[in-house]
Amino acid sequence: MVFMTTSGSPQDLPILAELERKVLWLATWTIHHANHVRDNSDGLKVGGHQASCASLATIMTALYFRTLRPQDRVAVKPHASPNFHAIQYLLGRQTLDKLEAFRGFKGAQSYPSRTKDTDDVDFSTGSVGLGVAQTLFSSLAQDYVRSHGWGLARREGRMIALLGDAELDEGNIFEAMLEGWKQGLRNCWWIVDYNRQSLDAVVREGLWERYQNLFRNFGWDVVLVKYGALQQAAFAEPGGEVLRRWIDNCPNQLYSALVFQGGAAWRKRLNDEIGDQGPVTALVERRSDDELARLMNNLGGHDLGSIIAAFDAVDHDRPVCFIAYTIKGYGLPFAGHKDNHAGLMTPAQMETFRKSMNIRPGEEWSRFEGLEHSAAEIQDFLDRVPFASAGNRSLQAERIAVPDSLAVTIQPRMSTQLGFGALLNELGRGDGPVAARIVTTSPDVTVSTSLGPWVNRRGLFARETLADTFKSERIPSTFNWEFSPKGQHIELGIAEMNLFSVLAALGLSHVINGERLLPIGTLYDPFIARGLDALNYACYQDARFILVATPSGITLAPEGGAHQSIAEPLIGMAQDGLAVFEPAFVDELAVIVAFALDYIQREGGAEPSERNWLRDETGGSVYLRLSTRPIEQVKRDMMPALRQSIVDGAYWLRAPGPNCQLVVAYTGAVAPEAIQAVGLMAEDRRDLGLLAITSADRLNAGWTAACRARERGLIHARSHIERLFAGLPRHCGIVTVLDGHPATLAWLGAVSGHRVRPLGVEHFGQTGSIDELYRHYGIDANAIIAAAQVIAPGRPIRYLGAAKNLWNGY
Ligand SMILES: Cc1ncc(C[n+]2csc(CCOP(=O)(O)OP(=O)(O)O)c2C)c(N)n1
Ligand SMILES: [Mg+2]
Repeated sequence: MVFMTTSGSPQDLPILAELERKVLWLATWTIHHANHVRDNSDGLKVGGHQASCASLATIMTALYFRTLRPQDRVAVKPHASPNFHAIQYLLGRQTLDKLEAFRGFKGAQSYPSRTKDTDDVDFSTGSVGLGVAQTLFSSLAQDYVRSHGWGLARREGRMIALLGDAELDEGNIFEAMLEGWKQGLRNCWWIVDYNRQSLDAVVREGLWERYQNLFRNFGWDVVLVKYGALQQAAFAEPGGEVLRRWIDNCPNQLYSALVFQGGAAWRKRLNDEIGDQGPVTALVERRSDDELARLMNNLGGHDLGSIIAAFDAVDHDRPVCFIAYTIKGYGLPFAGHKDNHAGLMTPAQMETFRKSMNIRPGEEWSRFEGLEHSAAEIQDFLDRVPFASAGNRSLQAERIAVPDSLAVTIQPRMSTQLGFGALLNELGRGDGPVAARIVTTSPDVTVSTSLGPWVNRRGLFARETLADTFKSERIPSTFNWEFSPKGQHIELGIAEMNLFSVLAALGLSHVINGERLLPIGTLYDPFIARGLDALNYACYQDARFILVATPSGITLAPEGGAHQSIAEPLIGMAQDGLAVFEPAFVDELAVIVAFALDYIQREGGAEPSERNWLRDETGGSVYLRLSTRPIEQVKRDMMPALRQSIVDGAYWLRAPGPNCQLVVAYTGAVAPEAIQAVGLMAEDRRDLGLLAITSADRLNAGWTAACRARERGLIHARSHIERLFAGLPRHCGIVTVLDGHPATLAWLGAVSGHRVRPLGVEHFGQTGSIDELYRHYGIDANAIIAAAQVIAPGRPIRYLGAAKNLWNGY
């Protein structure tokens, strides 16, 4: 165990101490202003968190005003956001307008946001645990970039997380730590705000010890910053050792309660429990109530000297966990109270606090108000702060030109999953810039998601070379499993949370490392749900990547219910920042992958295109929902118009005639059933249309945007689906079908007021053949025909019930 002392305290300590007070003042005032000063008439409390800010104010002062270098990156505990904004404000990197509008429309954000805040947030946080893991994976991403020889002119940065102690309850943190250990993590600091309080109450005893053991097991250094300078001095006094032992043994709840109660309560308790009428009693009696409270509150995390010494002592690149003892609400009236998470100082308490900070009424926002040093001295100090010495923190990288079409050999019968593997294999064969910047990753499903051929060509990534023993022992194997610093595949353990976290890190490389990567992650479709919050977080941060999910739906038939995805198409549709495609044919997939490789690099304006009403220039991430089902491929030339329609989301595989009675609209692996059903119904229903939907998500988004545009007066706005449906008679019915939840396509009826019968899967699956399962869940050709019979009345469709017999297809 390492206890840090104050030796080596910097001479800037007095100014830092003033800034610490200032950070605490500005953060609490920002929250107070949003709740009590600004108009807040809708009755919602704008949010407390004054206590959480106070808990981290000292550590953040030390970090931002002294320790951080421009190349370091930080994820700040979500509810310490006001501290961050206050620090940036003091450094002249945040505006007063934004602070005054904290938690208001377009104001500084409640939780630090890379995309919504304007003061250079490195990593967004909000969902606890995710920002923490993000720093670990960003460090790996930095290693990846530098190992490939890119960005070496820049200095290597540390990735730092400031985390609440209760954040360590989140399992994703431990998943990340295990992965970090496997990958040889470096340059990563986690600073635990060990205030022993979570949202609801005080946490269990002795957690620091479990944490310490865990971190050490995963190869981290652990630094305990427990006692402040006052406490260390007191321990050196006669009787001091007894006091130290008492502090060490004091239960968390009691310590918190005494912090809240203050000096007199401390005195009574200490005298009752360890008073000896000798040295300890004298130690206590030498201090006034206020001095005693200050001594007992003087934990390491509130002692600038101790914190700085702990940071300064690190002279290596091993990962370090600092466990800094703190008090939630330190310096505020509700310090230590277990209910203080959402606590807000009352206006009267704020008034007292203002006076104690020497701030005159009306000068609450003044940067140098109430400080003992002159404005010039403080400004001079701020001008020298290393963290702020290098301009804009968000970097940029050139876009990599992607060819319009990607080469792939299409077999007569092929699945989209195999097609994806073939596309990447083809890409991996070349040595162009696109292939060089692609980095693939997968949570232990590399081979089963068709990445094997690509990995064989490009190798696995590790900072140190590791031979494939099977190969050196000449044991035949399909896959070459050699690791090297130039490898382009990051093999992960099974944790899907880690997949999305690493994709977020790789997908932000252009802004963090100034070097663009084209990340592609593969996993099984149903297990998207396992990492969903991390996926959402990656998108919220505007990280750019391609997610390839395969196998999907009940189409993986014999593998059974626990692997069958139902909700994923809807998840993809609803996920902001992620465009979902579900192609049926490999030539469609080739078009989509080329588009995706370009789309993930775009960062243009947010205006929708007047062609498809999609905000394509802003770019985003892409999710490809693929299938393992081999299906017969259509042979055709990929003309520009078709290419565009595939990207926009749909095209007529069979165009409807003028008196069309029925449209079958399908997406993905059920294409053969839709094609067969339309073929069988052609004699009994007029002018049938067959709509191939490559992206329900993009069709839907374009339609919604076009509706909105029309409502704003742009009466000629037409989305892609509206143009496709333009010639359809009003009475025609639409049967939609996919291997996923039917709601995915049900909205098509609202586009032009057609009746829709949406077919899909609503219940957990089971094992069986594709035929059996499609029949059971009602997405086979018969089900389509039966639905058509009802929705588009007319003479009986004669092949109803016969589809299976006539079709010896797939
Ligand atoms: C995933 C997730 N679950 C729940 C919350 C709600 N929440 C916000 S802060 C918090 C407690 C955090 O405690 P700790 O990390 O110790 O920080 P402190 O409150 O001590 O500052 C909770 C449960 C959240 N933000 N994210
Ligand atoms: Mg806490």
